[in-house]
Amino acid sequence: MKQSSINKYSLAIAVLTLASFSSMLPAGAEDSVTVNISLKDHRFQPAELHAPANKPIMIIVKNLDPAPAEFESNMLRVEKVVTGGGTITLRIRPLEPGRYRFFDDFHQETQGYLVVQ
Ligand SMILES: [Cu+2]
Repeated sequence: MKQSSINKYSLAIAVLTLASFSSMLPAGAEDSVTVNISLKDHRFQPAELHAPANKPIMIIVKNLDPAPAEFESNMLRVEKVVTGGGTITLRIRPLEPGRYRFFDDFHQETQGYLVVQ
């Protein structure tokens, strides 16, 4: 008797958990926008990225330099190392319109902007 009520309770939790995960999926997977940027000779190309407001953004960073870099932005709340010749993917939350600065934390003069409109 006690055992079965615990099982029902766990089942309810499991169903609720699944329901909340599946309701999260469409917003992240279907609506997200992907933008590409590369690093070459310690410069971002392009130096200005554009993305729509209020949608999750995926930034794919390709490092064409042999030296490692660290894509960082306080405004975007990201910080991630990309090895020489490597590629990283950054997931950014939906943003309000604005100009968001980012930089290479290993070479701080290397910077760019994400323009959200
Ligand atoms: Cu850093």
